[in-house]
Amino acid sequence: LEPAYSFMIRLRVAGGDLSADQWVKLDDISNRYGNGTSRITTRQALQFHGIIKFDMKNTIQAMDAALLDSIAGCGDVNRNVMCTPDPTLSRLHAEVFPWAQKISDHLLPRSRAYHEIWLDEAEGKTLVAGGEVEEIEPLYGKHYLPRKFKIAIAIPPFNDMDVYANDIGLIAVEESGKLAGFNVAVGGGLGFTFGRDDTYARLASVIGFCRPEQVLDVCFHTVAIQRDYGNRQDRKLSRFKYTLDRHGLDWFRQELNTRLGFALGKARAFEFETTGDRFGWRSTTDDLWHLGLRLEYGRVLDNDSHRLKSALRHIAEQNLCSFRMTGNQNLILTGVREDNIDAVENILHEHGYAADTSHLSGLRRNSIACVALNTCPQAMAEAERYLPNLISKLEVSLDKYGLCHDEIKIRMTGCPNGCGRSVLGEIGLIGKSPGRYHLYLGASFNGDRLNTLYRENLDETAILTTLDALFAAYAAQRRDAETFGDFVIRQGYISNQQAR
Ligand code: SRM
Ligand code: SF4
Repeated sequence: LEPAYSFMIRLRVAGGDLSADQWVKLDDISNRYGNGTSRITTRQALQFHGIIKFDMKNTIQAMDAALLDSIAGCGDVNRNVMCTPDPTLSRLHAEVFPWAQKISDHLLPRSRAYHEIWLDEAEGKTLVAGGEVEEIEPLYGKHYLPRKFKIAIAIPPFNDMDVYANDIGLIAVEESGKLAGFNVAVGGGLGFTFGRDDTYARLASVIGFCRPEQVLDVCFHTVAIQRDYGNRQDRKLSRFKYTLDRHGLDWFRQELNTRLGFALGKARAFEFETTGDRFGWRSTTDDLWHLGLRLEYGRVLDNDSHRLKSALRHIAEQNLCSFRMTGNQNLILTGVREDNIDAVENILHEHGYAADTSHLSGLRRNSIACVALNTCPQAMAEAERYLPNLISKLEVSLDKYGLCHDEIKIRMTGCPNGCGRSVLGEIGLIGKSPGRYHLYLGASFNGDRLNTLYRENLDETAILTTLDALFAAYAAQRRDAETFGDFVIRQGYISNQQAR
């Protein structure tokens, strides 16, 4: 008798963009094969949990029918390419957004093995069939990459992609109202391992500028350099950040320029303000409206307090909008015609979902939690299932000190892999064991500075007491517009981490 193993399947959705029809089909999958929920990830993708082994093929075929796949959703390849999703944030957006798809396509594995195994495509010249590997996989070759690889595009002043957390971070540059190109940052990566001091989180370093027509080559050759020089002995030290630190940024720049046949330009000036999402209705110049919805850590489900999953399905069935997943695990309903606004609002209202976030604390609006228990095999503590309750308790302190509406960024992960980018939280909680967390403080609000360990192994009471004291001090002693992350550094609670 074969055990009914259950799996998580992660889609690849460059830029997080889904049509209404795709949303309906994905909703069907979560109902038919998964655990009845789907989950928006911190990289703008969608996951299904609880897919039983015997349903894997049906699930993947149903994804294919929605014109979606999980190729490069996981594995030692370039992962889901992210891009600032909100069309209302910048007039540059329409020009920049398609680059996420183009980069994703350019770096996708070419093997047809996935199609042969899961979609019953006739066996051809694939890696499985033993074809000429370099012909089939010009980038990944026989051995693929030493480790996963990540790329994100951000459009300043919004760093909602946490662009410095990526192996390649592309920062869009506007000149005369048009996309002039991208500043290129390399070597970001957040995971580390407790007890291994040779592992660390690193923010990407800006090394230059490229024009739009150069960006595919820049990405391709950067990935190829990691393929050729990355550590294949120790997976803990195999991310691109370690390759860069081993060889040095100057070496990398030289190697990249040689492979490209041209030199990157000098990085252009830019400024980031926030890593957060914006909620509520906004319009674009084409008279379409876009609604930023806050989801609790990306989970799309019906529960006792609301029926968000059913509401989104109704909205999709009536083709009222498209769906854009954000890198903060939220959702934007895009392209709503003005005469459909009421219909969208009514459906959400009828299903008990409050689109308005003004009643939520700034801490809750700026929170991220990774999946953690009970599906993640690496989790040492809760995150998604616990952070909402912890925030409710912290809100008692915020209320006491008049800080409920202040934007303070809190992030929790069940382990130091950093899937919820906890090392970039002004308050970062990283699980150590069930019910216990290390507390990190002092990341910047705009994502250009990591946080630093402040207290170890705290249980809930200790977390609440410690943060209560810090909130009291912040309310009393902060300077005008000083963020919580900056405050704890200025006051010496932790030493200043080197900003990027
Ligand atoms: Fe992650 C592994 C979930 C974003 C760093 N991540 C995992 C696994 C697959 C656990 C495992 O190894 O079996 C988790 C599945 C849990 C589950 O039950 O679903 C998992 N990671 C996630 C997601 C779903 C978290 C979320 O709450 O949204 C995110 C999916 C993104 C996507 O759509 O592709 C997710 N993971 C991240 C990020 C954030 C980012 O990319 O912006 C990071 C930190 C950035 C980075 O890569 O450095 C991240 N995940 C890791 C690592 C540590 C990598 C490292 O360099 O050390 C692992 C473990 C590994 O790779 O060995 C990991
Ligand atoms: Fe799992 Fe750790 Fe990633 Fe959380 S941070 S999803 S616990 S691997």
